[in-house]
Amino acid sequence: MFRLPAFSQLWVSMLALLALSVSARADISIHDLELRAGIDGRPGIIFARLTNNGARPDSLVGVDSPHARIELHTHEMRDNIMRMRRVDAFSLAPDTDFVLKSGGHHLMVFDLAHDEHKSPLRLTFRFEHAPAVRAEVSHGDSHKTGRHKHH
Ligand SMILES: [Cu+2]
Repeated sequence: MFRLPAFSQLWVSMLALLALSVSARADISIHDLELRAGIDGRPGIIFARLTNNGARPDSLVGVDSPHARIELHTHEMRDNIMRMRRVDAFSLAPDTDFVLKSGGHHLMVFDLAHDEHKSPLRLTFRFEHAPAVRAEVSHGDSHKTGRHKHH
C-alpha cells in the first residue's frame, strides 16, 4: 500500500505531460496542403493554409524534407513586373490563417529526388516559437504548373 502515492504521483505527471503535448500540438495547424510537381526538372510548388491558434505572433522559419530542398517564396512587384523573391520567414499573426497560394506566398521545391506519384512528400514545418509540425503531401496535377513562372 505504501507504493500507491508514488504511483499516483507518476500518473499525475504523466497526465500533465499529455496535456502539455496536446496544447503544444495545437499551436499551429496546417491544412489544404497541395504539391504541384515541376515539369522537366523545374522546381515544384507547395500551397497550404497555416493557422496560428496561439495567442502570440509566430513565424514559419523553414520547411525541411528528406526528399527536396524547400524555400519560402513571395511575389512582389518590381519595375512593373511581378517577381518571386526568397524570404527568410513568413509572419503568422495570432488567430489568423496564412495562405500559401498561386501568385502569392508559396513554398518552392528544388532538387526533388523522390519517387514521383508514389509515396507522399514528407515535410517538417519549423517555427520561431511553436513546436515543429510534420505533414505529408501527395503529388497533385503537374499540368497546372505551367502557369507558375520561376525566375
Ligand atoms: Cu517561387
